[in-house]
Amino acid sequence: MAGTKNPNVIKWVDEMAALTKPDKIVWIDGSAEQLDALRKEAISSGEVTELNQEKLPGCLYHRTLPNDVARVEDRTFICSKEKIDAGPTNNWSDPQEMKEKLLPLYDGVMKGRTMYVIPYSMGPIGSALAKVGVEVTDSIYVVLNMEIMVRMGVKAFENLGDTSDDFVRGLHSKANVDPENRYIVHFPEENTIWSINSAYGGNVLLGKKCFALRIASFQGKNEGWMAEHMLILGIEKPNGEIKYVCAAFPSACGKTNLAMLIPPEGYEAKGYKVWTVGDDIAWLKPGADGKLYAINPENGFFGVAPGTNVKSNFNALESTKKNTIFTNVAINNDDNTVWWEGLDKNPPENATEWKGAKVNGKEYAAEGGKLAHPNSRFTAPAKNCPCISKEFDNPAGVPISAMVFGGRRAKTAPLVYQSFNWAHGVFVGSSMASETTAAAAGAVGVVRRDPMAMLPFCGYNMGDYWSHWLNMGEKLGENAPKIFNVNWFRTDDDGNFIWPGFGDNMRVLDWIISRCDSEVEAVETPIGFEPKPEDINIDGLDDINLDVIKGLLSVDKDLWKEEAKGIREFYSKFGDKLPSKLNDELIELEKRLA
Ligand code: GTP
Ligand code: SPV
Ligand code: MN
Repeated sequence: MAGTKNPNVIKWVDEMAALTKPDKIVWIDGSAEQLDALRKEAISSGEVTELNQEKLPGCLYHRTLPNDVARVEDRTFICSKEKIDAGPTNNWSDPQEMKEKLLPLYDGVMKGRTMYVIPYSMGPIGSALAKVGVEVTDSIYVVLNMEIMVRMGVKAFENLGDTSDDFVRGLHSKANVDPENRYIVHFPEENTIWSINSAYGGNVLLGKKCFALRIASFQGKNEGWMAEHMLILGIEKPNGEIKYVCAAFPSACGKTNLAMLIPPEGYEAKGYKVWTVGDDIAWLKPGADGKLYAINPENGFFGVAPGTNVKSNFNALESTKKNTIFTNVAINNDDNTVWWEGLDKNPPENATEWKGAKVNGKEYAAEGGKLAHPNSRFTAPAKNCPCISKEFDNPAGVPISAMVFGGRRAKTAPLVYQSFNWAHGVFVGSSMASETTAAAAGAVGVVRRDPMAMLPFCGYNMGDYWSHWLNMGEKLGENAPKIFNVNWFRTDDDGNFIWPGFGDNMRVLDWIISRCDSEVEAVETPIGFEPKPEDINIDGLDDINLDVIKGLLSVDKDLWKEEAKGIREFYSKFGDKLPSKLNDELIELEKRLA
């Protein structure tokens, strides 16, 4: 029943079964019949509940334990043979020691349970950029999510063939969801991921952050490509030409929103459209023509629910109307539908909050309670998205004109600036900082360095990762995408966001693609090229005038001198691994600020 003759896969699955001792092994073939049966089983066991099938056909609801609602960065490990290869930003443990610690936890952990064997492809079947993974898990919830998030089933083995050993081995058990024994562990040199004692998102859907970023970033370094925490979107200009842009923002900082944005009226009237290729992860590789091409290795969206509404992200909301799994949102018991903060201004009276308590939602919300967890999520098929790109399944990917970095910065970073060149762009990405969010366990709102939005996701030494970025730029030469930085999150003295954001971010993308086509001039500042304030189109914006734009673009030299100090301190952690070019860039920045 394996669906493959590949002896490497069969041998590894046998080993995992011998270790975890499940009562039963089910190979996931990806057929509708098998999935239907699994859905029914999960519904009858209570692992998921069925939502209103008229209003939300095919949609399911799931609640995780309150101790298991986000990625756990302090329990995530990169177990390379040498500590230096994990670098100063990752937790490291010797691979052998880690295995000795975890093997007893896995021993017999699936007794009384079924082991599901999930073959999957990250990237379109048949794409030269795609890679195969196999995840074994004791969670039907994982199977049902993977079905949406990746290309799952026997078809994935087409990419692997009958003899190759090049697949990522993912072992997951929810065990008893014990936070004290929760581990998310990567063995990059062995193409292997071990996850135990969690049943939440990025900890257990092993194709996503564990494979497509941590393992894949390491593979990309060795094989000449890049795995990045980036959305991919296409901007169709009135003449029909489509420009593709990638953007890296830390978790819960606006990738899904930007990827699906609806341009403001004025732009729509002119004929601009935005197409979504990906909302979280990009794999990038130079093509035969020397340009950088990107695929989205995923097949669905695992998006933040709170804040998603008709106005902020119509396309995301539409994507969740069918065949979607909702995790840790609130239930409206009147009609068995879902609700979250920011969906509308009407919390349901007859509600069940995310931990499962029945509450009067209006009163609960009025008292400041959160009906949905701030990191509650929807898992929605990409093909549901009204603005999904026609290139979504293109095995060759799309050519990238611009790469954008960004984060949540209340004061320092301006609305947008462009790097002077590729190396300076790598410096800008490497020195990014952002306020932490609910996407990971721990304090929220604390500014931390998050290079390329990859701090929690780089599977090797971040210094080597920067060298790889610099090398890619040299390889791409004139074809290298232009690099920009944006900040939608500057606040006024009362802490309110100044820039309207969301669809209006199109106004900034407009400047970015105009720069790529050398259609607009820029002003040189100490930190990079900025727009002339009048070049940011503010037609149709009520609260924003030229002075507000000037404020959003202002560069406070004192704050930036502090910033440079912070970067220097951060860089000092990397010792010899810090590329000298980045140190040179920092020195140049300090000079320009002096
Ligand atoms: P991950 O899935 O965790 O990687 O997050 P993401 O980067 O895709 O973030 P997402 O688009 O889901 O946005 C996260 C939060 O930021 C939501 O609550 C949004 O409402 C908010 N947000 C997104 N874009 C903007 C914006 O342009 N301005 C403001 N003020 N908030 C935004
Ligand atoms: C993120 O945290 O960046 C996510 C959600 O996209 S998770 O899959 O949990 O990593
Ligand atoms: Mn993400």
